[in-house]
Formats: sequence, structure tokens, C-alpha cells
Amino acid sequence: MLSLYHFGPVANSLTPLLCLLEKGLAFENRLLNSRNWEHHDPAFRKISPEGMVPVLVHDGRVVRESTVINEYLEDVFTDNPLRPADMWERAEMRVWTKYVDEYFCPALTVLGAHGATPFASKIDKAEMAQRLANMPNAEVRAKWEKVSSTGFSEAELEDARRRLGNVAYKLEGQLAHGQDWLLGEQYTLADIKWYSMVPGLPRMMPAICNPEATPAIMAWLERMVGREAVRQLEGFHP
Ligand SMILES: N[C@@H](CCC(=O)N[C@@H](CS)C(=O)NCC(=O)O)C(=O)O
Repeated sequence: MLSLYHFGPVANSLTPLLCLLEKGLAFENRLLNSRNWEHHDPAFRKISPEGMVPVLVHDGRVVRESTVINEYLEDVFTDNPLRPADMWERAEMRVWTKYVDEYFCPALTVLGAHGATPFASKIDKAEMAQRLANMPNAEVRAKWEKVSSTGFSEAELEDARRRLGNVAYKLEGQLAHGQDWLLGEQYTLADIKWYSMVPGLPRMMPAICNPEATPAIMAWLERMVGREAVRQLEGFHP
């Protein structure tokens, strides 16, 4: 049996959610409400000690890290493949998923977390101090500490925007060759991984990512939205 613990069809949670839907795998939908801090409940911390999502549980064994979860699903469930058969192309696919984890996601997290400041700054200070003390992951704790007090500085926001500008330039260049998907004709885990983050670009950086400046990205987003599995994501919102 497969169970997916997630925050809904956004960011890292979207990555395995979309993979499961594309592969047509049945799974138990364990949606956690982050605003109620359900990911800090002791029962969930037994599954994910750092209180992080997404987490897949397969026959009682926990698989962590969104990119690793998708590779695991590909290894175990070989129907409806989402990796190139050619090993060089598969390595290329991993270069693209790695870039999202190491460069794109950290930059987008700054703007995304900054957007949570109005919510987080209203939380009672004593309650927030207790929440922070209960956060085992140092990076997540530092993020919430900042978001619930001063928010990110203009210099930090500017640096995140600069990095996201590099991301948009890189993706536009890759897609401008005219192919449908990131690696060419085959839709792969790279498209899934990038789709977990790219919808945030036109929303948060409209001056840089828009139909005139990045037409290939916007057309790729439309192709993604046209996929049946992507439409099914609508049913997984909190
Ligand atoms: N590298 C991890 C990152 C996981 C991650 O950052 N998860 C966030 C949600 S997107 C989380 O659990 N945050 C907890 C929090 O902000 O309290 C992955 O790809 O799975």
C-alpha cells in the first residue's frame, strides 16, 4: 500500500503527487494542514522526524525527499515510465531535477515564505515561541523565525529575485528549441519537478516571466495544464 503525506498540490508536495497521478497508482491521500501545524503532530513526527513533507509510505517503509520519492516510484512501478530509457538522457533528466532542488527551490522559498509573513506575524508571540522550540529542522526554524518577526530583508528578496531571473532565463532557453517537454519528445520526471515550482514565476515575478518575455515557458505551462493528471491535482487542495 502507498500513502502520501503532503500539503496539497504546491511546491515539493506536488512533485510526488503528480507522479502518482501520471503513473495511475492508487494511494492513500494524507493531506496535512500546515496552517494548523499538523506536520508537527507527534503521530506524523514518528513518520517524518523533522516534520517535513512530502513523505511516501510504501508497505510500512518511509521514503523521503520529493525527487527521491519519484525515482523510487519509477524503480518499483515500471508501468507508464517517466524516465528516458537511454541512460545519457536519464542522466540529463537528473541534472534538471537536481537544479530545482539545489537552486530554484531555495530561491522560490524565500519569496513564498515572505508571502506568509502577514499570517505568521499575527500569531501570538508566546505560541510562536513554543512552535519554534518544537521545530527540529534548523533551516525551517530559521525561516519561520524570520517570517514571524522581521520578514526577509529587501537585500534577501532582491537576491532571490536575481536567482529566479536566472532560472527563467535557463528554462526559456531550454524550451525555446521547440520541443514539447524539457528533454524533448518524452514527458519525464524533469517536467514534473519543474512544474512543482514554475507556476510561481509568472505569479511572483510577472515582469520577468510573461507571454512576451518568456513565451516558451508560458506555452509549456499551458501544455502541462492540458494534461489529465495535472487537472486531477485540483482534487487534492486543502
Ligand atoms: N528537499 C525536500 C524539501 C521538503 C520541504 O522543504 N518541505 C516543506 C514544504 S514544501 C516543509 O515540509 N516545510 C515545513 C515547514 O515549513 O514547516 C524535498 O524535496 O522533499
